[in-house]
Amino acid sequence: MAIERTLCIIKPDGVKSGNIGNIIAHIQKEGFKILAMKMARLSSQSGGKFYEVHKERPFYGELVSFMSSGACVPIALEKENGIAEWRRVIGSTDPAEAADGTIRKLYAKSKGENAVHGSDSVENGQREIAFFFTEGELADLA
Ligand code: FUP
Repeated sequence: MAIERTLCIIKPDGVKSGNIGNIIAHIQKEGFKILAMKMARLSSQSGGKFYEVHKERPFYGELVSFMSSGACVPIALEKENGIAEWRRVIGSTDPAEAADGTIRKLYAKSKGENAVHGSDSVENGQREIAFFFTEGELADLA
């Protein structure tokens, strides 16, 4: 299987509930390589752009307002089969449906405020990582 990159974002609810460290520990326990990481605050304009694929969805306004409501922590990750692997680790969108031991089951409150983001394809992963990080920031620091 191929090595793939995916974008994790620890969302504002995950930051506010004090779970940055727990989520990073989970990432490392699952064997992901952390390529780049920062703390950021999205404006409503940049949040709107990040989620523009969802702009026709009824929850778009709420999603953008939540994502710009506080600090978040974007993290570029890499692992074999990384897209599917990260989605397995975070669990279903709705924490009520997420499997035991997944990040959303452990730390999320609702479908809207669900602790973490994960890219849904290799192409979207590339686009989303480039949204937050420059090529230089992604250079292998190991
Ligand atoms: P996921 O890929 O699991 O993050 O889920 P989606 O791409 O379906 O949704 C993206 C984000 O939209 C979710 F993380 C939270 C938000 N959302 C809602 O607020 N309400 C919904 O009913 C579905 C998604």
